[in-house]
Amino acid sequence: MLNNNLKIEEIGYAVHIEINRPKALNALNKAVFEELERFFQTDYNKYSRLDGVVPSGAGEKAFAAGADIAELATLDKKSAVELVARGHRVFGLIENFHRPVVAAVDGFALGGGCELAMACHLRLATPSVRFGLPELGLGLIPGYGGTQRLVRYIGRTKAMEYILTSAFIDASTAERLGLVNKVVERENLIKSATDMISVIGAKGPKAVTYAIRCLNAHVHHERGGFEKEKELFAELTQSGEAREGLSAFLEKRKPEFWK
Ligand code: CO8
Repeated sequence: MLNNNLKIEEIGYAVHIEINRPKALNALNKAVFEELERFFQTDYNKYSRLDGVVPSGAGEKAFAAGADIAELATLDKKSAVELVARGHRVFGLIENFHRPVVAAVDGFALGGGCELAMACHLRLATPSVRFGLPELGLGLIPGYGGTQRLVRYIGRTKAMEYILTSAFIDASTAERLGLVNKVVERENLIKSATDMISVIGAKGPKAVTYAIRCLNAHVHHERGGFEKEKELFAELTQSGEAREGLSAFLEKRKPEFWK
């Protein structure tokens, strides 16, 4: 299928997905959501080995400046409900993807753009990044999970402040608050993200998937997360993967999980 709004390239075993609407600061319109959904639902299957995914935004100004405001302006109640439901579905696919998704964020990451970055497992950002949930200034609230995920990353006090004031969050503040994992220079951004994915790619692939599932279970249902961890840990001890990992350690060699 043709992707008109996403540029997709392989970098080693990582896949770099660039939102490619720079003239609209990569605003997330219906077509972008359709293409994201198709990738995270089916298209990723065509890669025989996929260590992880790196979403970014084209151009030097924005990761994504939000949902496409032109589209929002035309919504009736029914289509607004459908749009919100689809956004939640797509960001849920990303959050629960079985391989790590590392957002490479440069410039504005506002509204839906900030919410997309927060749905990813990890976030790298440049010194010029500006995160923000400015929807209240449009007479809206963050609708793609922002009211839920921001509080999870930075705590209720600061999330309340940033959502209610719509203040932007700069790179050093985002790093200090735990919204981003690391700040890196723009010229190193994509490489740093794919390097991170390579590090994760050397681990047991099923263990990586299960760790993501446990961490997600932990944040969604704190008690359930512990139960899930026990259950999946026990299951993994019986797998060929764990046998290979344990043997490799004892034999002082690198495990070969992908053979
Ligand atoms: N949607 C559509 N077009 C946009 C968007 C957007 N979110 N942001 C920027 N653009 C367009 C501008 O209209 C402009 O187009 P043109 O050149 O044709 O006039 C072009 O991108 C460049 O933008 P600016 O000229 O404004 O660039 P500046 O450098 O002056 O300003 C800003 C950059 C500060 C980022 C400014 O563009 C801005 O404030 N953008 C909007 C940010 C915003 O409010 N984002 C939140 C959107 S709402 C949202 O995300 C809701 C999510 C939940 C949805 C639920 C669904 C029902």
